[in-house]
Order: sequence, then structure tokens, then C-alpha cells
Amino acid sequence: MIDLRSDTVTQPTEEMRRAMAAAELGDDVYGEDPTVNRLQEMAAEMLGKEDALLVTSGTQGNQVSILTHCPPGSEVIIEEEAHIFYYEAGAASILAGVQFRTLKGERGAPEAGSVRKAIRDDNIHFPPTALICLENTHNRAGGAVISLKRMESIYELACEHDIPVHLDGARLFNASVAAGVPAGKFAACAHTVQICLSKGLAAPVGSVIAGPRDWINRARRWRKRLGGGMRQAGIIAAPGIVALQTMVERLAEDHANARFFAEGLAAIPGIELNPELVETNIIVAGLKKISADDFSMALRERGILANPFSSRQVRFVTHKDVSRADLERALKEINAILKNGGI
Ligand code: TLP
Repeated sequence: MIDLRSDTVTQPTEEMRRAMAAAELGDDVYGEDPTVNRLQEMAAEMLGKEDALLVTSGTQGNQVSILTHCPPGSEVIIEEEAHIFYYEAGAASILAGVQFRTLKGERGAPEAGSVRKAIRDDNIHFPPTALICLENTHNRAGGAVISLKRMESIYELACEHDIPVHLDGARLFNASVAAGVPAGKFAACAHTVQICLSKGLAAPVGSVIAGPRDWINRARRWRKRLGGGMRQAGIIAAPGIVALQTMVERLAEDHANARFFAEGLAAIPGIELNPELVETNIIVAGLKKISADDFSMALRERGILANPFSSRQVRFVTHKDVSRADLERALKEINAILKNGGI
């Protein structure tokens, strides 16, 4: 199977497996796991934040962040297709008791002007605005990179209004490598940030949230409440360290492969796609004559996995476990499927 459903499917490297076996461990609920502590220090430094915290997943990292930032009954400003709003099963409304104010984005990025308009005045009728969320790269915008300039303008505005910014940086290193901007520069446009170790960086489990020290201390209690206080978690942190040390620059290969694949797809009649818009490792292709469900099923029969993205769109994600040769084969199969008038 050529698995293009997500970069979450990546297998850990041999070095990661060795690091897991050799990891020095302790009970992390007591703060005594030296490997977890090392990962947290490393992530905080890379992101230019005071402190960091290992969490079980990107979703847990985002939710712990919202819980730590927002009182119940407050409002979160967010782009309308952001993962936190679109794909986290309504967690923030159940857990934190917040409501979302969604904004239209331009390739995932709301305009600073629309963010300004969405910030609530102090009025007894209104929920107070407690948080602004950004996502970089933006998943449903096809892995689009939100420019540093756009992030800076939103951050500046948020600071003027004393509202914190949380960055869902599940794929922040993809943005960093694609834009040639250090991750810390993007992270500097947010008070808190979540990064995933288990996507393109290929660690098996885990995310890290980073921010001010007192905020991380409060977040640690929320993580505990959600059952995310893990014990000998160095087993998970060890491959995370290898991921941060060895897998970041490699993301450029995924981006080059994605562009190659997008160009191949765009040349196939029946596919609608502008390869120039593929900036990182996510490709969203439009289908002219077949539904996404039927197309995904036909792909599966030919040994290729991809996720439907909407009724007429399919998402492909490149990662370390798909090669250029795999993508060439996938293009041949897709050509054959669409030549047969669909199936
Ligand atoms: N995204 C997954 C699915 O949930 C859609 C994927 O395959 O892309 N933020 C962003 C921007 C994400 O893309 C994801 C995962 C998360 C957060 C959540 O991370 P996990 O899966 O670790 O909870």
C-alpha cells in the first residue's frame, strides 16, 4: 500500500527505536523523567518560549491550551476551517465551555482587519474575547504557509487588545522549512504554540505545547485533569528528541515530492488542481467526474490510500515513507482510473 492519507502514518526511524530502548526514565508526574525534561527544554528553546510541556497529541495540546487561556463563556476567534474548530469533535465547547467566532480565511489566514472587527467590546450582552487561534501550516487550506507578515499583524493587534494568540503549529516546521523562516520567528507571533512530533517529523506519539512558565504550570494541571499525566513518558519523549534533531530539514523532501505529485496530477484530465499552490506536503485535488468516495475506493483497490476531503475533493499527503517511485506509480494508477471514465 502507498499510504497518502496523512503524515501521521509515518513509522519511527531506527534511531528513534534505539533511543526509545535506551531512554533514561523517571515518573513524569513528579517531573522526574530526565528524557521528557530534555525534550521540553529543547522544544522551548527552538520555539523561543520559557517552558514547554509534552502532551499526548495535537488535539490534547490545543485543548489544554484553550482550557488554560479561556474561562467558560468566553469566545475564541478562529479561521473557519481551522483544525481546532473543524476536526476536534467540538472538544472546546464541551471541555472549556467556549464558543467560536469563525472568520473567513484567505488560504487559511484571516485578515487582521476582520480579526479586529471580531474582537468584542466590553458589553454585558457579549461573551468576552479570550483567545485568537491561528494554524500554520494550515491543513484544510492544503498545507498553506501563513506568512510571517500576516502573523505579525494579527499578533500586534492581539497585543493591543490584550488578547492572547495560540498557534496550532502541528506542522510549524513544514512552514518554517518552506518559508525559510526559523520556527521561533513564527512562534514569536503567538503567546503559546503547539507542535506535533508525530506528523512529518515521524515520531510515534506526542506533541509539545510551549509558552510562558506560569502558563505552562497551569497547563500541566489541565493536562492532568484530562488524563494526560504520563509516567515513564521518556519512552515517548526519546523519539521526539530524535525527531527535532534529525527530521526537520528532511521535510523539504516531502515538499518537493508534493510539488512533483501535484504537477503530475494537474496533467491528468479529470483532476482540478493548481500545483503552484502546493507549498508544503499537502495536496488537495478536485475531481471533475467522480465522487471523492468512489475515487478513494478505486485507489484502494489499486494499492493507494488517500482521504476524501469533500464530496469532490481528495487529500494526498507526502511524508518520509513514500518515495518518488511510489508517487510515480500512484500517478499511473490515477491516470488509469480516470481514463476508465471514473471507476
Ligand atoms: N490532523 C490530522 C486529522 O485530524 C485531520 C491529519 O491527518 O491531518 N492540528 C492540525 C493542524 C492537524 O492537522 C492535526 C491532525 C491536529 C492538530 C491534531 O493532531 P493529533 O492527531 O495528534 O491529535
